[in-house]
Amino acid sequence: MENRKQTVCFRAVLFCLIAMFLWQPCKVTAKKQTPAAAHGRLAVKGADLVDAKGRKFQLRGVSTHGINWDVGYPYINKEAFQTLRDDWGANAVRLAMYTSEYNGYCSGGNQRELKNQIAKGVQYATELGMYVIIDWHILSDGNPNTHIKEAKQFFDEMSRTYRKQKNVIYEICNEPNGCDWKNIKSYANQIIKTIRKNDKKTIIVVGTPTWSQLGLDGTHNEVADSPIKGYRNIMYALHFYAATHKADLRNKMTAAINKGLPVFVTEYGICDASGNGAIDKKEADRWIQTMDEYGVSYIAWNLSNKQESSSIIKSKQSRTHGKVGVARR
Ligand code: IDC
Repeated sequence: MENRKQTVCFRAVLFCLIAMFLWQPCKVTAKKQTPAAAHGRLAVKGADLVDAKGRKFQLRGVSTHGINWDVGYPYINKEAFQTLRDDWGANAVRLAMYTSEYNGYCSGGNQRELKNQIAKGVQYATELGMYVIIDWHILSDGNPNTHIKEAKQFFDEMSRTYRKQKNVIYEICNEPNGCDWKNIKSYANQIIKTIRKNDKKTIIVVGTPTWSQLGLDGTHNEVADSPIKGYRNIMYALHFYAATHKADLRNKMTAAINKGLPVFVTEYGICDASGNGAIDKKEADRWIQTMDEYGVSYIAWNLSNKQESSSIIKSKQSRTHGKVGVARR
């Protein structure tokens, strides 16, 4: 009897040890797997963004304010990105580089330094296994063709540099305005061609008319009706600010998706379109619900401590550097 008890006991201990042994490595891998390691190279399938296994996949992340907005580029730092990943659940960051505002890339800014900051941003995101969007942030310069020469050079250089990386995405014109879809398409075709010479696969996001709102043309949707032809993995930007843009724009988004257009919300705010003003939580919830329902990816504006409602850090919070606590509040 005593012997039997001992055997049972021994077996139980052995079972536990084996279970622990098997469980441990799984736990370690699960903990270590970053978003990019788990999902690999992304692609577009119909209107959906999918991961390397062909499963529907959503990018959720945060955009920097313009990297050239603040002296010293404080928000390009690894600790801030890591906070976004670990505490906020973000799997992507967007590096917004104004072309015109704030001594932008095409208005007298230090191009070498700006590219240096992008290189750092991509490096940190890559080390953290996050996806990273390089955003050519046109705004007051309206028509992307205004700086097409600089854009071609820039994206040629970027796509040559990052041609082997699976986590880099290009957004080739933030918010075209004052020009039509035909103008934008002509620009996009040339930039896509430039990028595709170096990188056949990566996701490229094209801005759409009227500040990336798919144009203001009622129910008719010129972008969905006339998408860019001849290239794979192209997506189309839709931007909203919840206190300004409501059901009309949301319906426009879902109509475009239902027509087969791959839409990516590369920028949104939950305040008004000025980046300031009151926050509309109710409307923001409706947007998030719809985007989740359709599997649309979304990136929040903005990682900075500027005194405005769209910035995610309190303005009295330190703006320098990582360990001091950027993005922790
Ligand atoms: C805003 C910034 C603000 C800045 C302004 C002009 O939040 O601090 O002064 O740009 O440069 C966009 C643009 C984005 C805007 C944002 C809010 O892509 O650059 O940022 N917005 O106005 N489109 C719709 C809203």
